[in-house]
Formats: sequence, structure tokens, C-alpha cells
Amino acid sequence: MEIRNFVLAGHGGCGKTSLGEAMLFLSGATTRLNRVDEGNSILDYDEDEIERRISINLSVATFERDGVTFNLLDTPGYLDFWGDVLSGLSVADGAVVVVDTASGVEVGTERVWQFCEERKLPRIIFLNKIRKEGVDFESGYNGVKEDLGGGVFPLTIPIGTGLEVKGVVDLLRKKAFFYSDGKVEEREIPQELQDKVEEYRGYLIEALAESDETLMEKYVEEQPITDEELISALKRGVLEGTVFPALCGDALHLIGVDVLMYYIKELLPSPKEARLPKGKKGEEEVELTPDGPFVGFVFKTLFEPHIGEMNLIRVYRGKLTSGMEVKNTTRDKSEKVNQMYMLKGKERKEVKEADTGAIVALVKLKETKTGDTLADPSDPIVLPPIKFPEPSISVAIVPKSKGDEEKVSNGLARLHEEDPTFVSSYDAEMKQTLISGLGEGHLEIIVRRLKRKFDVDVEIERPKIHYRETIKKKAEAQGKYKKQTGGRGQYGDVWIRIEPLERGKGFEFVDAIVGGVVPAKYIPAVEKGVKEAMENGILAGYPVVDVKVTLYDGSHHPVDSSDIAFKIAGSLAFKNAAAKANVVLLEPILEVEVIVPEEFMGDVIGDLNARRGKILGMERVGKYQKIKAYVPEAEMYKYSTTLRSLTQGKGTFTQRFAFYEEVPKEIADRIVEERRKEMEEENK
Ligand SMILES: Nc1nc2c(ncn2[C@@H]2O[C@H](COP(=O)(O)OP(=O)(O)OP(=O)(O)O)[C@@H](O)[C@H]2O)c(=O)[nH]1
Ligand SMILES: [Mg+2]
Repeated sequence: MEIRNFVLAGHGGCGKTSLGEAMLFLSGATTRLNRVDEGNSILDYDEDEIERRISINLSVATFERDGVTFNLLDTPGYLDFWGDVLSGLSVADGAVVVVDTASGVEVGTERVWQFCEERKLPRIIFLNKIRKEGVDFESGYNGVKEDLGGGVFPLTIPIGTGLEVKGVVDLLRKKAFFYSDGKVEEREIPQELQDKVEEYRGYLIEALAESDETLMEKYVEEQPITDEELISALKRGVLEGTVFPALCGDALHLIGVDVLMYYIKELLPSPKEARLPKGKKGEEEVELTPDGPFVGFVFKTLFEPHIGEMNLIRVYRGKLTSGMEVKNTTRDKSEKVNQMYMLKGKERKEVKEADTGAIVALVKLKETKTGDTLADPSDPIVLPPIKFPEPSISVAIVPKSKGDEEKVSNGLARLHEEDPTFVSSYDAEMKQTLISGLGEGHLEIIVRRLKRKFDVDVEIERPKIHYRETIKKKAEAQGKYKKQTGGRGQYGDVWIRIEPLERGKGFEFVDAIVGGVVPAKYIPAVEKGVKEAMENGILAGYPVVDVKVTLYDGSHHPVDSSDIAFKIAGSLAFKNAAAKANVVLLEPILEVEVIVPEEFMGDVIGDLNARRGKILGMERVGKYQKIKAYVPEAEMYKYSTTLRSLTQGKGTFTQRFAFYEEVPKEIADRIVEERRKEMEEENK
């Protein structure tokens, strides 16, 4: 049977899952129209999804209609869960980019669009939620056209406006579809809509002519263009990723969804027509074609409490059958294919084989994870892994009950396998377990999963800031260690000079001893002593950085001198010198980029200033403003919550370490005092 693999992608809440549910219902895969709002969606079936009424995980549903097998990939819209969006986009042959007609193109839409552009992924745009109070299709469409640029043109337009929308007109087939109670009826295009239809059909012809040279000639010379010519230009353009038909409808009221499915079938490529990823065999690049020995790609690993690990794979080439021995070519390991399931959201159905283009779940593989390639051992091709973004936000966690540490670390490791955009680490300096992800919402979900799937409760704590200390003045001092108690004594004596180094230069040690007053063999011990004193800090136990230390004088004793004595002398010398060198506290500064709609810019900048941020500049990006700033890490904790409330959820941000900078005096005094108290507690 023909297959269409397509992904539903777009900004948070635009109606992707509802659209998916509508398709499942219309094709008879579900017996009722399940709704996200009622918590019975089979695509949003995870407990957290039901509770929050948002998609968190990628989900797959296979259904049939008009003799075609559709594999639908429903992705989350919130950027905290971008990892799963990437997984879905990476294996689909085409995308339905869903837009909430009233909101137009939003940050999430743009992210998805940009990814599709890079891959030239065939796209259909769906302007959703057209039957709603006050929704104006024309301005919605015009906004999308303006924001997504060339190649966008209308393929369907609504009949009626706002709550009065009754159906849609297909501009290409010149047909009108009316809907009531989920039933469709094809009728004549209403008289009063004729002009509008002609106008919009004009945009369609113009856009297609622009994408095709022969059509362009005819268009310019005003010769008639046949429907067949339009359709073939449309198909070619979509396949090449140069034209983007925009359809409209309403998922909740089942308007235009059947037309969308018709065009997914007509316009999006089958697995045999789709552009396949380039593989590698050893160093050699190989073009993948749909025929040949089996090659499949694992795009998502799930951990289900009763089943264990489940790997979702897309078959790119050949056929996979249960019982088959395959090779994990990414890890060079053999795997046996046991049970294989076809998915319909939360439902699973066992299947015995999966043909080219199929998307199935495999269980009980031993060593296979997201991003791995499975292939027939006779032709061990490796496909490129998905490039997941680095986590940008961290919090510390502490198990609520003692003795749960192992359960926590086991759970965290599993969760990383499920979700490569999540990582955990141990901060040895601060003695904290950190979890890092793409946003606070992401990390909240991780903590809930730890509880649900691994039965451990953890508390979230603020990650401790890695402050540093440095000196601001040059100073010289002696360090002398002398001990004479019977037998052999200890003797080490050095003079050092310390001076500030440029920020980020770390540490430099210069041996300027002349005449062997400190014998060469003891000099490494002096350096070691100095380093140790620096690591232990002067002000508040934070490592001292960016200091040049010159050892220029000293003395020794022929019998009593030793490595240990000179090490202690070095330490003492550093402490003595530092006492005169004006030690200050440094804090990590992050480079923060905030993207917000223009109207929120003032508030966001005001807030960044209040966080001791320095605004570096602003730049227009589409209809957004990108604000760049340096902000102390200590002021960025829980920033995403603030940003969300400042921008009605429309702002996004990224942050990364930039450099260290001196902490203003009063703030530094407070930090030093707190840290000293903490250290006293620890030493009790
Ligand atoms: N009026 C109307 N509401 C809709 C339509 N589609 C979705 N909604 C509502 O919009 C909200 C979000 O719908 P979802 O289907 O969860 O949207 P989504 O894009 O899957 O959301 P995320 O996956 O969380 O990004 C829900 O309250 C839906 O009932 C539509 O066509 N018309
Ligand atoms: Mg959803």
C-alpha cells in the first residue's frame, strides 16, 4: 500500500494534536472524536500531557484512508520539548505546518519553518481554528504569507467568517465543501464567493507560474493554463520544497480536514519519492534508495514501565521482519528484532513485518538508542544522527529520602536515553547533582517522570554559582616555614610577587630565582603550594584565578629543607601576598539572547536591567526583536517564568557562559558572608 509519512508541527497550542485526532476520527481509526481538552486524546496520552493539556512527547499514529497508509507524527509545540520536534521532523517525508489563524506565525512556527527550509522538506500550511469568534481569515493568511515569504499561496479559503464558517472552497479543484456535524457535502461555489475565489485562484496561478518556467511563459503571454498543468507544477514545487500551499480549516469542527488529507496524499511524497538522508559506509558516502537490503533509523526511544525500552524506527530501505538479525551500525553491535508494533497513539498492534517507509516500535533491543541506524548486516550503512541542541538551563536536585541516590542516578540515565536534550551531571566543586535541559518546563517534567517512572521524589534547589576570586593589585610577600624540634627540622623560605592577569588567563608561574637561593628541585613544590592556596580561596573559599606569581627570592637549609617545607612556604607566601593585593569576587556572566514580539521589548529590557544586565543591542528578526545582553548568572535563575509572564508566553531566550566579571562590592560582601557561614556549617 502507498504510504505517507508526515509530521504535524507548529507553535504551542495551534491545534496539531486536535488536527491529528480529527484525521483519526474521519478515517475511522477512532470511533469518536477525542479531544485534548477532555483529556481523552490518544495522541496526548501521557499523564503529564493529560494533566497539562499540552503535548510533551512525539507520538505516532498509523491509519488508513483512500487506500493509503498514513503515518502521522504529532510533535509538541512548546520549545522546551524541541528535542521531540526534531525527532519527528527528521524522519517525516513532509510536514503539515499548523498555524493558529488568529495568532499567525509565532516563534514556534518560525523554528519549524527554518528547520524545514534547511532540509527543503515538502510542506503544506494549515491555517487552523477558522471557526471562532472574530477570526479573520484574510488577515491571518496575509500575515502568514508575509512572514513565511515567497512560495506561499492559498489552496483553500473559508466559506463564511468567524462562527459562521460553514466550509471551504478548494481553489484548484474549484469545489465547495460544506460541513455539518462532521459530515461533508460537496456543493456549487456560492455565488457571493465567486469574486473572492477568482481573486485567490489568481494568487495560486501566479505562485505556481513563478515556480515553473513553461507556466511562466504562458502566464505572461496570457495563454490559458490547464488544471493538469497547475497540478503537476504544484506537485513538483511541493516536492522540491519551493511552493507551499496554504489550506484552512478547523480541527475541532472537522472543517477542511478531509481536504487536507486529500492533499497530503496528492502532494506530499511517498517514501519512494522522498529525498532520503545520505548514509555512510566507512568513509564512503552513499545515496540511499528505497530498494535494497534493510536500513532503518531510530528516531525516538521511550521507556514504558511495563514494556521496558521501546525504540521507534523509520524503515528507509528494504523490509524488516520480526525474528530478523540486524546490525546496529552506529554502535557496531548485533541486534535481534523481537516484537514489532504498529502504533496508534497509545495503542499498539503487533505486526510481523515493516516495509519501506513504515514506522514501527521495536522492543527489547539491547543496545539501541535514539539516533542509531539499524541495517541488514550485508550492507552496514550508517545514517547521520539527529543534531539535538545543547541544554541551556540547569537546576540542582536532592532526593527527598536518604538512600535514594542510586535510584535517582539510574532514573536520570534512563531519562537521558529517552530524551537526549536532557542531561544530568555532578558538580564536584559545589557538591550538587545538576539536571540540565531546554527550559524550566522541561526540567519540571523530568522531575515528575523521575517520580512516576522511577518512584523517586526529589527536591529542586538553586544551582550554586561558581564564583571565583582574584586580586586587583600587585603585592609581594614572604612565606617562611621553619620547624626545629629535635632531630631533622623543616625549612622553606620564599619571596613571591603576585600581580593581576587579564581576565580568563588563569594562572602563570614564573621562576625568577638567581643563584640557586631556592634550589631548582624545590621550585615545583613552591608552585604546588601556591596553587593549593589559590584553589582554597582567600575571601570565601572560591578558587583564585587570573594571577601571575613570580618567585624571586628565598633561602634554604642544607639539611632541613624539603619539598613539603617549600610547599607550605609557597602557600603561606601566597596568603600573605594576597592579604595586601585587594582580593575581590568574580561572578560568571552569561550572554543572553531574548526574542520577543516588539510590543514587549520595553518590559523585557527593563527587567534585564533590574537583573544587573547590560544590553548589548537589539536586532529585528522577522516580526520579533532579538535583544542581546550580558547578565550575571546569579540573576538568571527562573528567568523563563518571568519572561513567560512578561510576554504572554511569546518570548524565548537562550543563554551561554561568556566571561567572569567583578561582583559589585555590596553584593560581594553579602555573598562572602553567606558562604563563610555555609563553610562553618560544613566544618561543624
Ligand atoms: N476553536 C478551535 N479550537 C481549537 C482548534 N484546534 C485546537 N483547538 C483548541 O486549541 C487548544 C490547543 O489544541 P491542541 O490540539 O492541544 O494544540 P497543539 O498544537 O497540539 O498543542 P501543543 O501540542 O501543546 O503545542 C485546545 O484547547 C483545543 O481545543 C480548532 O480548530 N478550533
Ligand atoms: Mg499537541
